[in-house]
Amino acid sequence: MHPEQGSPFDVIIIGAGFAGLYGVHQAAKAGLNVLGLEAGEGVGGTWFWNRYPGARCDVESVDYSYSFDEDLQQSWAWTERFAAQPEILAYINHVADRFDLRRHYRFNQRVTAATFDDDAAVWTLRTESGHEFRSQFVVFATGCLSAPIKPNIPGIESFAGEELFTARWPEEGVGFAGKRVGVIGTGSSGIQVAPIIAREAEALTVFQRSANFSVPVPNRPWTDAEQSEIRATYRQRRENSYYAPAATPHRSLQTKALELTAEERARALEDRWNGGGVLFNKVFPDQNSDLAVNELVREFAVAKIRAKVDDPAVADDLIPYDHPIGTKRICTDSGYYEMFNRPNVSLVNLRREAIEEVTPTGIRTADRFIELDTLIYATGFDAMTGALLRIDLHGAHGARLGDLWADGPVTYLGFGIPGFPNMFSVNSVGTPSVMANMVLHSEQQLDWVLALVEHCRAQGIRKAVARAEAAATWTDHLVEVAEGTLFVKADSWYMGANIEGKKRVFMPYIGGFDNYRRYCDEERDNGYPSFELTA
Ligand code: N01
Repeated sequence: MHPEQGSPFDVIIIGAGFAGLYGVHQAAKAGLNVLGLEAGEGVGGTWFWNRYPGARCDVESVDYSYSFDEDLQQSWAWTERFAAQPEILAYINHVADRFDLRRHYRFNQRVTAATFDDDAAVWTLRTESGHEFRSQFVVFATGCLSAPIKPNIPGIESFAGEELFTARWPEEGVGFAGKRVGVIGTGSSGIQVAPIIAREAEALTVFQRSANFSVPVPNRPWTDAEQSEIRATYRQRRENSYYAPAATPHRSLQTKALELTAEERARALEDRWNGGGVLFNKVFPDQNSDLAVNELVREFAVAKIRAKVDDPAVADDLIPYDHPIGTKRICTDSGYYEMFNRPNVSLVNLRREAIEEVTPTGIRTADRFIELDTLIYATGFDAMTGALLRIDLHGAHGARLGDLWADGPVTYLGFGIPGFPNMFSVNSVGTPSVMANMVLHSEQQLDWVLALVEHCRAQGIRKAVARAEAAATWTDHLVEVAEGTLFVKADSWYMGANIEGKKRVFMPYIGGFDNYRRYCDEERDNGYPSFELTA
């Protein structure tokens, strides 16, 4: 039967990233009539789109992988400590093949509208290509960093050279030899891509509006002995992650920074700096809540930057002064700061020298004109809410999500949105998501949602919708927890501050994956008291 006709699906899952694929697998395994819809032409989500050279995960490969299938986890051998994009994408493709998941998917189907029919309790989804799909339940596994933004710079459309986006990198790759390249944006993507381009390009100009902290990634191949050890203890490693603050086996020290001696603090900082990845943000338990402790961590990182960059004036431009360290996502790099010692690389500090316009041949700043053959935008995303709000989403009685969220997003545990029955959002606003290991987080999210779907089917429930009071309480709780931290001090994408006009509110749950998971367990074990369930 053609999917557009006939009875509605039991569940449609939008997205073929880590979350969507796992959801489709579990739903099919549970005997549900499931359809996956994906905007891209293949699986991989974030790792499908962000194929820029240098893209690498900042969570160790053996943690940033599925745990649901012991054979899979025992048979896949990650080659490096921190996997690069091609290996992660190969892994996701392997999973899709191994569990025969592609047959459930329709690719090249970007969902542009979704409407709930309250009488029939059925969602109708429309895609860019004009197809319609109907389902009782719908799960948006559309990613938190999947709605890229193009900056609003005068003349931007006039550029006649090559224009590239880190978040939409061409599959066939790009050569830079002999080219004058500009990179706008110095977040994780810009910081990863720039050193690779610097090696090849004739000239590279980095346009920096805000400096960021970056920790070098101490990447290396896993040794055979490590591989064997990981295989032998994988179950335990996962057990140590399922109820851990960041869904990995790693934790911060238990002792507050100022209760340690200066030597102990210095050793802890050096260890975590050398350990790499995002763990530098979790050296001390109080570094993200106590400004004095944060300052200690910051000073350590600043000294590292100064030691790497030959020109002290350039080093000074590369040091962030506008946010406590870690309150914007700490980046991970391979030779980013050192790159500025190369004769073919220059830094433009846009705080001193703003971009006035893009012209067909380059960028004019307040001080000069820089000729460019290639212009790369590493300018970020409308994070966490962007993917959902770009869809014309109408819940019960025509309620528009854009209206409901006009004053900031409101969810219950991230999953449920009042007025939007049988619709679940995963890995999104209201969840730890971007603060945790996204793969285990995805498993938890989809397990929870599918358990609720199963509950509804077993109990003859046609509609499940989060109660408004529960969502208001959860949303207040998110704010309260965030306000106990330094995170609210930064103009970060966590706060929606990178999007003009977006409500400034800390969007993820910062109280830890462990605590979040316990809230979710409790809701499920108590029979979903925060959902209105209609037979
Ligand atoms: O995006 P970003 P990203 N003119 O928003 C600048 C994850 N990730 O793609 O800060 C000039 O961080 C903007 O400046 P400002 C990770 O969670 C992970 O790099 O707004 N500049 C900023 O410098 C990460 O945090 C990995 O002042 C403009 C940059 O563009 C998240 O994705 C790798 C501008 C955007 O940085 C997002 O990272 C990659 C303008 N008009 C991504 N507009 C790893 O796993 C924006 N900018 C390691």
